[in-house]
Amino acid sequence: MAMVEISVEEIKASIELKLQTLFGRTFQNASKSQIYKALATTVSEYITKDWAYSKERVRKQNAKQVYYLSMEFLMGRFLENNLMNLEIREKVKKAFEELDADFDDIQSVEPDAGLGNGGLGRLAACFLDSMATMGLPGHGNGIRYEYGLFQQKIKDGQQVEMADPWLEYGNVWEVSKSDEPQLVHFGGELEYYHEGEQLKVRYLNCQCVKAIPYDVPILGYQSNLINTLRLWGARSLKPLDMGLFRKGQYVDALAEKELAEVISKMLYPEDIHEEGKHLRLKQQYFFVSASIQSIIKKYKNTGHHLMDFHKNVAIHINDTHPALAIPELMRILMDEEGLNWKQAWLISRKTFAYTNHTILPEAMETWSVELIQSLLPRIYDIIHEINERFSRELWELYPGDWDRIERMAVISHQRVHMAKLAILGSGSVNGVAELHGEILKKETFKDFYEVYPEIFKSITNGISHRRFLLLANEDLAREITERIGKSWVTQAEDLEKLEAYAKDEKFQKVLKEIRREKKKELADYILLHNEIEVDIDSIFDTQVKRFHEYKRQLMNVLHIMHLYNQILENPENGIHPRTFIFSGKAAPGYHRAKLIIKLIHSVAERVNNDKTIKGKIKVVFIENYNVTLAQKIIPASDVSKQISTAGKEASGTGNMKFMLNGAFTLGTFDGANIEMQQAVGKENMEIFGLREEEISKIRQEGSYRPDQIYEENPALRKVMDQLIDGTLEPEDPDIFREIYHDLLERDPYFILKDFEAYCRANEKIDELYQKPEIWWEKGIQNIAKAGYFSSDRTIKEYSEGVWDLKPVDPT
Ligand code: HBZ
Repeated sequence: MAMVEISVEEIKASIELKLQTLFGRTFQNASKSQIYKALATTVSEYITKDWAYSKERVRKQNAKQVYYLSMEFLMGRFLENNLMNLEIREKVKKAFEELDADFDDIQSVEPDAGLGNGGLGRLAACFLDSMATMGLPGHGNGIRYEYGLFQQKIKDGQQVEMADPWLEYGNVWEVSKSDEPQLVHFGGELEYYHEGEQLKVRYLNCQCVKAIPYDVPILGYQSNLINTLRLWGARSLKPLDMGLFRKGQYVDALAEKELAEVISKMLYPEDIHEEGKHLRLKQQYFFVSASIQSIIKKYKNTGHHLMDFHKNVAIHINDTHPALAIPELMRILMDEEGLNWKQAWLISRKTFAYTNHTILPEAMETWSVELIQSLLPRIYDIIHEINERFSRELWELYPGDWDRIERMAVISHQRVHMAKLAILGSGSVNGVAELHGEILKKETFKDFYEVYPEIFKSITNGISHRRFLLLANEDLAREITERIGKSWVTQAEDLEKLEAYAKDEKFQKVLKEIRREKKKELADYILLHNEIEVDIDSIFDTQVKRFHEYKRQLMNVLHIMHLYNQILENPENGIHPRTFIFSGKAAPGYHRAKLIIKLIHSVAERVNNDKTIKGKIKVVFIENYNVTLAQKIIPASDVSKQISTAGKEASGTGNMKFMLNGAFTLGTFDGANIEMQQAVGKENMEIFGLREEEISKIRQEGSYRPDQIYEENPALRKVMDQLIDGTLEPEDPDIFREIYHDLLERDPYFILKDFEAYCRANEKIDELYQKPEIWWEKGIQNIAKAGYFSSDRTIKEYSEGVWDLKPVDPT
C-alpha cells in the first residue's frame, strides 16, 4: 500500500471512536495502553484491506513466491515502522500534539517483539522489510512463541533473567486463523504396506498437535505489496477430558493439553549454541511441518502440477533449524501425493536454499538417531534413505575412500548432522559475508564443495536502512534528504551522493549537532535507568551485541582497566573523555559470558566512583538490549566496536547499522567489517589485529604462548593481576580468577595477542576525535558508503541468484 490518504483530523476522530467502541472511554480518561490500541487498530484496519488485494494480485499474476523459514524473527516494535511505511508518521505525531499527548509515551506501550536471539533473527526481520518494499512476494514462517527472549535485569552486577510475556495484553498486529489449522504428528509406529505398485505408510498411535496460523502483515515502504509473516501456535487436538474433570482430576485433565501447547511456549535463549533438547526438536518439526503442509495446500489450489512446484515456490532455510523441511517435503510428495523418490528429490533440491550463519562448532546441530527415530519415525526413514543413496554416490566418486564417506555421511556416530542434510537437500548454500563464504568452502564444508562447487555462494548480509536510519534517526534522515533528495530511502546506493558533502562544514556541523542531540537523549535514559551521569561531550564508545567470548567484550574491559591505570598514573593525561557503553544478553547457561557482564559492572563501579579521574572515563551497561534499544543507542554512538577474533564473526550486522548512522568503526579483519572497509576506504575505518590466516597458522602450529605476552607487557600484566588481587571485588577477590587463568593458559580468542594493537587503535581514535573537521568528514563518508549494506541489496542478490524471484506488477 502506498501512502495512506488520511488527514490529521481523521486520525484524531478514528482514535476517539475506537476508544469509545473498544473501551467505552474518551481520550481524556483513557489509559496509555488503550490509546495505543486505538491508534494501532486504526492503522491495522487500513492495512488488512490492502492485504487482501495484495494476495489476490500475487495469485492472479501467478508470481513465484519465497517462504523464509526461520525459528527466529526479531521484529521489534511494529507501530512506528508501519506508520513510516504508510508515510503517516508526521500526521500521527501532529494529531497527538493537537490532542496534547506525547506520542513517544504512547508507542512505548508496545512490547518489543523479541522472537529471536540476535543476528540470525534480526536478519530475517530485515529481509521481510526489504522483500515487501521491493514488491517481492516473500513470506516469513516461524513460531508464535508465547514468551520471547527473556528480559534481562541486572542485580548486583549480575544478569538475572525474567520472562517476556509479550502477548499478555494481546497483539493488535496478528490475525489468528483458527479455522485453518494444520495437523502435525509425533511419535507412534509406522506400518508400511502396498497399494498396487506403490509402497504406502500408515502411522499408528501417534500424538497429533494442531498448528494454528497467526498471520502478521508485513508492509514495505511506498509499496502496495503486503506480505505475510505466518507464526504457528500449538494447540491440543483433544478437548479437555471431561471424564477426568468430573472425577475431580482437574490437573490430569489439563496436563495433556499443556503437553501439546508447550511446543510454542517459549524461545530457546541460546544463540550460537545447540542444546539438543527434545522440545527444541519438537518445535523445529512442528513449525516446519505446518509450514510445508500449508505451502503445498496453497500451491495445489492454483491447479498447477506438483512437478512444477519449484517453478512457483522457493523455500529458504535460515540456518539448519528448519532443515527438517527437506524430508518433510519429501514425505508429503511421496506418501501423500504419490510421487516417486527421484521426482520428490529433484523437486526438493530445486526448491530449497540454505544459509549458514556461523562456523563455530558448538552451533552445528546434530540430533541423536534415537531421538529422531522415536519422535519422527517416518522422517528418520527418509533421512536414512537420503544418506544411503548419497553414500552410494560417494562410493562411485571416491571408491575405497572410507574416511571421506564417513566424514560426509548425514548419519554418523549415531547422530544426524543437520548441516549435511541441508546441503544435500538444497540447490544453493551460502555464507553471509565474503570471508565467511570462503571459510565454508575451504574448511567447514570443504568435502561438499569438492562434490558440488556450483551450489556454494557468499551473499553479504544487509540491514533495513529504513528502520535504522529513517526511523531511528529521523532528523539525520531529513537533513540527508534535504541535500540529496529522497531516492536513498528505496535506492540506498544513492547515499553515495553525500560524498559531495563530506568536507562541507555546514553538513559536518549538522551531523555533529544531531549526534549531540541523540547523545543527550541517551544520557537522559542512562541517568534514569542507571543513575549514572555521563558527559555528552565525551566520546560515546559502544559495543552492543550478544555476549560471547569470541566477540571479545572482555578485551574491551581489559583495555578500559588499562586506560584507568594510565589516568591514575598520569592525571594530566591528555585523552579526550570517553563513555564506554555496553549492552547485550548472555545465554542463561553460559557461565563465562555472564561473568564478563559481572566484570564490566565491577570495573564500572570502580571507575565511575573514582573522583580523582574527574570523570574522564565512564562505563555504562544498559540492561535488556533489544531492537528498540538498538534504535536508541546506535544513532547516539561515536565509535562502533566490532572486535571479534578474526574468522569467528560470520558477518555481523550491528556493524552496518553504526556505519549507516555515521559512527566510526574500530574493528578486526572479520566478517563484513572487511567489506565495509573496502567500501569506505582504509582512512575511514580503523582495523587492527591478527588476520584470519595468521590465527589459523598459529593454531595449526600450536605455537601460541599467552603467558609470554603477559611477561613481556607490564601494562597488560598489571591489568591481569588486578583481576585477582582484590582491586575489583575486595569481598570476593577470587570471582574473576577463572578468567585470569584462562587468558594466561589458553586464551582461545587471542585477546592477549591482539591487546597491544587494540590499545594503539584506541589511541588513534582519541587523536582523530580531537580533529573535528577530519572526524566528521569520516562520519559523512561512512554514511555515504553504507548503501551497499542495505538488505535491499542483499535481497536483490538472493532473488536473482538463488530464488529466481521477480517483483509483482503493482497495478
Ligand atoms: O548471524 C549470526 C552471526 O553470528 C552473525 O555474524 C551474522 O551477522 C548473523 C546474521 O547472518 N548468527 C546467529 O545469530 N546465530 C547462529 O548463527 C546460530 C547458528 C546455529 C545455531 C544457533 C545459532 O544452532
